[in-house]
Amino acid sequence: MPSPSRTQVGIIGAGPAGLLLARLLKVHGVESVILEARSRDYVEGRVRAGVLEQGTVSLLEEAGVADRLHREGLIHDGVAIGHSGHPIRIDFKGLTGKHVVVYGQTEVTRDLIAARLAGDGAIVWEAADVVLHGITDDRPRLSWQAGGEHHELACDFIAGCDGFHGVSRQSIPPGALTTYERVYPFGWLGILADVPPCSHELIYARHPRGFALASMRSPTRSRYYVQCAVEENLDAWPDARIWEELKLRLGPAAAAHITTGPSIEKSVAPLRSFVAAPMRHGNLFLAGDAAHIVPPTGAKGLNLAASDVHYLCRALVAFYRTGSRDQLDRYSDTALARVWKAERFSWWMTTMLHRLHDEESFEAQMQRAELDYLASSRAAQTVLAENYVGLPF
Ligand code: FAS
Ligand code: PHB
Repeated sequence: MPSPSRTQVGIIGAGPAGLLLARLLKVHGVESVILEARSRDYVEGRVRAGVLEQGTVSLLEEAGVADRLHREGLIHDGVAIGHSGHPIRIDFKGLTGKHVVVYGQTEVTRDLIAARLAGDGAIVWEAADVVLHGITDDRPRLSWQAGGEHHELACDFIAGCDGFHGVSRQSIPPGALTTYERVYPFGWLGILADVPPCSHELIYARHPRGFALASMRSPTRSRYYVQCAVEENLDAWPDARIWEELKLRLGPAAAAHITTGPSIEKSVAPLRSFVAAPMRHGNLFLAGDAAHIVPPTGAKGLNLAASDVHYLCRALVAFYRTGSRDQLDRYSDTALARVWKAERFSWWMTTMLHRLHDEESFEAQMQRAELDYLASSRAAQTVLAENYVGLPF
């Protein structure tokens, strides 16, 4: 099928941000084309986030792609967090009246791709060497290589949804952006295994050997993480070592319920906090990881991509319906106001739960005090709960 040469919104990236933006624009009558560097199989095979805020679920409902999510997603009214073996339960429902839904980003991506391919418009897979042209004049366009040919797409706006390593943010002149970054001196080693979860809710554990997280994808599929070195060698972590480390760090009560089994996915992710501001340059608008990164401790990455998309879609639809650029002009400030609050929460959760220095350091004492205060204060638990379930859009 020949690649389109003209559309209203050119979207770079077929991750959650790009796919959800394309779908919501279509629902509101705005056409788009998605350019994706990877293959469909690669994109659908990525294992990443697992927790959806209710606001994200509502957006997926608005996009008409929430049926399987409602059938298969797991509603979680709380989470366990604390010193290894002595977690407390944060009662989301009792403290905020809200819950979160456990449903893998992999599944969200598959649902959005299925909707797109059912007639919404083009996804150009394996689009190589995407270049942004004319982003500060009134005729932006995209070019790329595919099938050994050069292609071009004229559009009114470009949405940079191409993640942290994408081309969009790199296409903005350095002097036009301010970046803020904190790189953490550790990473997460994650495994996926077709074994039942050790608990019906997530467990975040601080342990002198390092942080551990027990999560899940379904009643028969578990997702676990252990804090590791940034440049961890996966070969040094056979499954048996991971299971033993998880049992140690999660504590004896959780360990007694851990079912071990072969990992079906194993990977190391670096942790960083990052924001690029403003999230706009001319007719280029950044959304999701292209503009910001959070450490996954607060389960915010995917959910921030969703709120960016909510604001950007609303602004684009307003332009096409009324000609007003007012919401487009306010997009970056509106999105960043929510981004920074999620950056704070993710940084706070990360610095509270991970082994940072030796256990007799001032920082380690601060971590203990944070967790002890959390255990003793309804107010502290409410603060954690309202950030975890998601602040208002
Ligand atoms: P994405 O990175 O998902 O998607 C960007 C897309 O753009 C990709 O498909 C990419 O192939 C494409 N692209 C890149 N460059 C391009 C180019 N030049 N041309 C065309 N296409 C291009 N969040 C959590 O909440 N919990 C987690 O546990 C968690 N784990 C993570 C693990 C890893 C390894 C990573 C990288 C991220 C993780 N995240 C997690 C964060 C993650 O969920 C992101 O927040 C989410 O994927 C953001 O979605 P997008 O903004 O769409 O970016
Ligand atoms: C996950 O299930 O992948 C997950 C859950 C909670 C987090 C991070 C990752 O904070």
